[in-house]
Amino acid sequence: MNKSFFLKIMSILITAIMLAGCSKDPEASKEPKLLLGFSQIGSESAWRIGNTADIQKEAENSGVSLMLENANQKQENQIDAIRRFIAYKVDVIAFSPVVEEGWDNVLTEAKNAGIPVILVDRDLSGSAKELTTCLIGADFYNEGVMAAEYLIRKADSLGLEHVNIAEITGTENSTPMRQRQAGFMDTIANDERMTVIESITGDFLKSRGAECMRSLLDRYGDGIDAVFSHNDEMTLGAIPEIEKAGFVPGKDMIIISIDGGQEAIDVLKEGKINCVVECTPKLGKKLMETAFKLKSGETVDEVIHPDEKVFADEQDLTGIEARGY
Ligand code: GYE
Repeated sequence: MNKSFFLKIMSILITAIMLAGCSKDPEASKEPKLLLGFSQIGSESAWRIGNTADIQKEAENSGVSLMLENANQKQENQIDAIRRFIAYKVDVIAFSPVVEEGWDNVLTEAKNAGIPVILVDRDLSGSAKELTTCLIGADFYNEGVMAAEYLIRKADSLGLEHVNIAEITGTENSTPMRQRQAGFMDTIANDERMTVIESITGDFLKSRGAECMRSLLDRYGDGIDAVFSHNDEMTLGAIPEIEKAGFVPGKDMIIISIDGGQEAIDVLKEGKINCVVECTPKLGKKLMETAFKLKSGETVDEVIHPDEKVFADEQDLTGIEARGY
């Protein structure tokens, strides 16, 4: 073998060995850094679907292996899912409680298994809260305040002397239902023009929003000056009913919604909704960061609220960016 041929072979071999050393073991890189069990409430709204998608995306981005279970709106399904996460020995459990009460037993089981629990989106009431580490979710009370403040400004600008409000609320005993109502009621309490003629529960569903609106229109007709609906889906269900009854939503009735999904923003731009209070479903990034901190034994903030704004007919609405949900 001549010398230059020998050197060439050697250099190829050395490069091959170096490259082999650099390339990672594919199995090792696939190893998840954290196993997270997440029990989602259901798929009742664009908000909820956007929230699930965001959590999936952020889990993937941060190397978290996600066990995701959809409870189809039933608390017992969420309890079963949490029990499965415990049996599976996940590192961290997260869930969005459909209602605030009834979690003591299953959360005690998680605590006894030494698995930290994060509340996402919705809160708990009573002593069960002490069995969880933190809450990552919106300030629903403030959303109710912002909705009422808009209505007061609107009544001022129209010079209204009296405002009869129909309230379509979200799922009974859920945090957003309780807090949005409380923030709204507290804020209108000092304005004697404002009267809530009825609060009716629409369970955050479009079909129920339509039903509620039909029954409100049957009973009060043009006695309704404003509709305060706790989410976009119910608002989008109510609007066609208002039109069928011969009224112009956004003009004959002031329409206020919460969430800020794309469809509602489009209807706001058309003028059929007057105000949408934002509630962002994009909680996934904070959830992953918090789960990692808990796994490594760090302390975490007890409450993490995202920033939220108001979109309303008093503003220039042309520049609103695509909402992504
Ligand atoms: O407003 C509604 C959803 O808990 C913030 O639940 C969430 C609410 C949201 O289905 O659309």
